[in-house]
Amino acid sequence: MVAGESGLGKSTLVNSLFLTDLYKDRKLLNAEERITQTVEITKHTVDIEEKGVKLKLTIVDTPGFGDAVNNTECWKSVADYIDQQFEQYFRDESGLNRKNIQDNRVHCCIYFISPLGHGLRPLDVEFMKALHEKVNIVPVLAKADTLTPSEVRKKKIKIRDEIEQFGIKIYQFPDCDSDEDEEFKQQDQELKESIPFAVIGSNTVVEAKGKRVRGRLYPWGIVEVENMAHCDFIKLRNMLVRTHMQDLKDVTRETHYENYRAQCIQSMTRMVVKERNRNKLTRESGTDFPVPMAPHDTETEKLIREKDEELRRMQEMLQKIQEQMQTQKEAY
Ligand SMILES: Nc1nc2c(ncn2[C@@H]2O[C@H](COP(=O)(O)OP(=O)(O)OP(=O)(O)O)[C@@H](O)[C@H]2O)c(=O)[nH]1
Ligand SMILES: [Mg+2]
Repeated sequence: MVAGESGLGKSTLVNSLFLTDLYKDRKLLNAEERITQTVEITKHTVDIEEKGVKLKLTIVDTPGFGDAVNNTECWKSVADYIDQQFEQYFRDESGLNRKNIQDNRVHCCIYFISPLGHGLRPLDVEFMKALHEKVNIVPVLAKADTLTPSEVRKKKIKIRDEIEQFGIKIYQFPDCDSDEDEEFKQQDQELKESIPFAVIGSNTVVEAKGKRVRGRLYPWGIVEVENMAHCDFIKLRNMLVRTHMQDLKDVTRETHYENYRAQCIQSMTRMVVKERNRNKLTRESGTDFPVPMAPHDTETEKLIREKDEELRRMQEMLQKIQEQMQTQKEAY
């Protein structure tokens, strides 16, 4: 998933990152094919192949915030989207067809930070804090071609310090094993120090030194998206689809989804207990006759029936989960 302020190049970057094959039959992209402003959360599915392994990747593009008069709770729709995917997974997992669940949980959120500010803006802090318990956040410094190399270096340090200072929990790269070779350790350290990745996006192909590359053409030269000396695009892509994809999924499953699931079970248990107590009270009211109920209008009765039905479903789900937990315990 990509998120952040409007106009920072989110849609352009996801195109540069994964949608390359959409354009493979075209020779040169023209200006008309430029990306327009994103107005709603959109999902694209792409097939990618890494080291001979084919996988289906879902990319979620979100509308940027910041240009509305009131930007409070601008993270709400993104947070709701993430929760909805968890909810769907939770329902599927407790259902009959548990073996063939399609996993649409968001495993990573690339958060765009403006290159124009002096570090993080208050909205960045608010947004990331609203999401950091739900999803793996990978911060990126957008439009890095607008900064000089030394500005990039300084901004990265400032942003890393502020992330720490404001208590934002971004995705932590796992520590590498102590028995890894020196070169690997060096690369791992470099990756950690690249945060926030400085990125450049482009959906046009330009000619640089006789080669056709994805880049941005300026009167003073060409910026190449896939050139390590120009930005961290390659590092980001490798990290996402090669080196850390499995870890991102593991953290989602073990931490973020587990938190969601625990909260869900807790609130379901509370509701069930409340309902049981209510039923008990009605039964203990001392009469063999049905307790006289206040006359309801049909609307209220309908609502009560719906609530009862929901409760019944929850009780069923809860029972299944308890059974599952029991079997797991026995397996240990
Ligand atoms: N200089 C520079 N411009 C970029 C870069 N990436 C995108 N742009 C330009 O920035 C403008 C906005 O890009 P979008 O990709 O639409 O931005 P967005 O973040 O998706 O915006 P919303 O959909 O409004 O959230 C376009 O004119 C892009 O060509 C970049 O890396 N560097
Ligand atoms: Mg967009």
